Amino acid sequence: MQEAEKIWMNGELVDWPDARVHVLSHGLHYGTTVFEGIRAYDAEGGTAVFRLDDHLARLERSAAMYHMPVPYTREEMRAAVHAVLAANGLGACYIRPIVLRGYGTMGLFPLEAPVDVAVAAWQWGAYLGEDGLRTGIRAKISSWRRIGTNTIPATAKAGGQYLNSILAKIETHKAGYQEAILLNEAGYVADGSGENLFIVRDGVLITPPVQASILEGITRASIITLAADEGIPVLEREVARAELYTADEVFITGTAAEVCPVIEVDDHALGTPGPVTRRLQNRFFAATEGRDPRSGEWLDHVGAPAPTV
Ligand code: PPE
Repeated sequence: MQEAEKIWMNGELVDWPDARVHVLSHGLHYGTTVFEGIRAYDAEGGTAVFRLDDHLARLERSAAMYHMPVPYTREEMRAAVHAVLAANGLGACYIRPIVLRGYGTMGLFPLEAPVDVAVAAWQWGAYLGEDGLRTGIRAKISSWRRIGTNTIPATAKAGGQYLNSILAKIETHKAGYQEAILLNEAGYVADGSGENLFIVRDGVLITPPVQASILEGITRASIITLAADEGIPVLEREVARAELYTADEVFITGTAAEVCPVIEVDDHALGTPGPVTRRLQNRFFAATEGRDPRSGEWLDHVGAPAPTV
């Protein structure tokens, strides 16, 4: 990874190598961490964080799921993100806030373990490669099922749940594909290992609903809004595996992966990235770069007051 200079940890900026936790931290043993992935972009008017308030709200909801009190307010967390970007002189970058159960107690009852909070940021280019964004990626359905809503809630972005994504990612990577798609316990499409998924059929945009064991992605929500702006009908409904093979278009969305076309699923070729994918991808990047009517409500310029919606 590309290191930066400073990381915000428990209220202060520390040097990158000094942002450490104890090896017996609860979160390390049991996955009791919640985190966010956020991007800042080089936007018109300077560096801007995309939907920061929405990410921080999700972080609070994820923490609440595990009865983890976040010892900082929304405004303090926002200030921490701004401080990290300023201290590191970062423009476009990836931002990783994490709230974790720290060192002090062992065993499965976590509520007496201290809660630590950190915010790091570093340069992270296209998650699935610049080529991936441009020409699309090849995906494979993993034999691992997505965690069920009554196993681990997929809507909370908790560290432990990523073991599920990691099994799927390793399997499909070893099989020669760039991304894994996971089906849920009912056998319907859930998400990619780190992305939500959309298909296009006859001009209609379709994406699995919250109850399909998906992470409620902020990029997904942005695409649904942008599609509505564009007059593209959107359906949130269960997606059958076979629909992926015959869809007009498939793409995946996530903070890290952004809006990435999928051109092949399980060796079924879907053709080059389609017109709906391109249109929404262009609007998404226009929004992140401050060139879209949605930019005003979605961009939090570093050093500026919080955007009002
Ligand atoms: N589903 C999963 C399972 C997921 O991990 C992500 C984000 C999404 C959907 C999309 O959510 P959003 O970023 O709010 O649009 N995955 C994060 C972690 C990636 C990583 O490798 O770490 C991300 O994109 O930051």
